[in-house]
Amino acid sequence: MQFVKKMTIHAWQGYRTYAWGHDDLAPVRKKPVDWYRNQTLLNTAVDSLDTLYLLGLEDEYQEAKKLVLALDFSKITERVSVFETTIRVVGGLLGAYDLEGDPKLIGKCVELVDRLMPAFDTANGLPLNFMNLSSGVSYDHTGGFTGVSLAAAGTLQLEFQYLSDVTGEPRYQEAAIYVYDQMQAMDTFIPGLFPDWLNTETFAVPEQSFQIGGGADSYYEYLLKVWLSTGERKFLKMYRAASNAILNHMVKKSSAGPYTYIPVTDMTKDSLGIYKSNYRSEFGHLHCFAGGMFALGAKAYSKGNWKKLYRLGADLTDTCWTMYNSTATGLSPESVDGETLTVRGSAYKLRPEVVESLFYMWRFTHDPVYRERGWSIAQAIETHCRVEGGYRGLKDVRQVESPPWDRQESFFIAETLKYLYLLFADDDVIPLEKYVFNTEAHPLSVRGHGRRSDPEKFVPLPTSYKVPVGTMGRVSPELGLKRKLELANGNFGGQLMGVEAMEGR
Ligand code: DMJ
Repeated sequence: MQFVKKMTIHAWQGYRTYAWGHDDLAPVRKKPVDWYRNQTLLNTAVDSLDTLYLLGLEDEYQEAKKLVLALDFSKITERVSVFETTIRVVGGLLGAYDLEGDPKLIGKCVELVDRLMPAFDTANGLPLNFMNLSSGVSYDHTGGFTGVSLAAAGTLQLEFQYLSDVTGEPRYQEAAIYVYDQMQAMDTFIPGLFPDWLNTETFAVPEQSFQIGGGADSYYEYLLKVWLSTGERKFLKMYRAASNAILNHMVKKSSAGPYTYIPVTDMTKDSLGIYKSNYRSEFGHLHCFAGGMFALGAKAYSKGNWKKLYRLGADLTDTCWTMYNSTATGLSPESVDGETLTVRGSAYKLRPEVVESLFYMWRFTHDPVYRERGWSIAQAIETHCRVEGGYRGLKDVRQVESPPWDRQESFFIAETLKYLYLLFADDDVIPLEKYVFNTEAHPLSVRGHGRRSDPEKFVPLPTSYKVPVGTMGRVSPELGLKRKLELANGNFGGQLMGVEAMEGR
């Protein structure tokens, strides 16, 4: 724990010295990186808050909080990603509030979420993933108004529902949970699973292709966590349908070694109504959150297939550990061929997913092997990634002398270092019976505990909506007009901002 705390101080000092008041740090160049041209949501400052608090870095926490509370969202005129803003900024504010209890953090969060709400103003209520926080106009990833990724549509519910509980305002959870209810009308070949891209106008499912990596991942994670945090069985039912479908239709055992992985599964149906699956054996670091998810789900609901799902969680965690353990640097590549574990994407970007799963497996088993693996990863990061300005990634984990991936993204302190710290902490530091982590590792008390211990204050979960499922033409006339003006001014359809653009996603 002390070692990880020292790493955190070094990473934070790098940000504070070279990128203060910006999103991320380029630690080799010792320069700031902003996601949205010259505008910033202070990603690292807000994403780090609860880690600083948890590690007892009080001065650093107060200084960061002051910076974050001064942020003026009305000045953000770039298109920001609703998904990334929710998991990092909304989640960061909520996690810090949950640990510290300062209502100013909730006030700031409400300012932001109120500006995100027009994202849901679409024909079928599924959100668009890009918002101009200043003008209130929402867009899709192409600058149009019709598409959203599965992860972007399904990774708001935990934060928005929590915000309703702590503010008493039902509208946040209503908009977010409506999305889950609407998605039930979509006709996918594998009930419970959804393709990467959804439509915000219709319920058509053009591509019957399923996977659990980037673009899809946290949708499945949130079904489980919204159930755990509210106790509402509707979400458990959805999670069970999804996890059983993954188990039955997608999981593969490698032919080259004892590796379990989850490939991309393309499905077709022939004229006789017979389904065929075609597998693409891509597997990556982003998939590795799933070890922890399946283990957590199986421990929380130990009925039905739970033993198989628990085994799946443990086996995926082993595969993901092997991805670290088989390279010259002891760091995992971004992606591999799931059959052979041959490197496909060679970079290491300081991502958290593997230590996240190690943390869950440690909590469930207390098998020291998980701590040993986490310790080895911490040592490898220290040896190969530490530079004077902070921590960098690597362009090629197979080379000890690899050129740097010169970016310390906000999830390094928010997630990677937090999960490493918690791996070595006692179980009563953020106990899993009382908290869920959002997908950016921000801890939120579940109903009945902590900031949500008073059942009198819970906002009842929505059971019906003013707009019935499937009703079209829901876009407000005001937003419709703003969009038309944008079109006329040629103001969109151009540069895509944010991490998706940077990473070519
Ligand atoms: C994080 O921002 C979140 O964990 C997200 O769900 C996907 N992965 C990145 C870090 O790899």
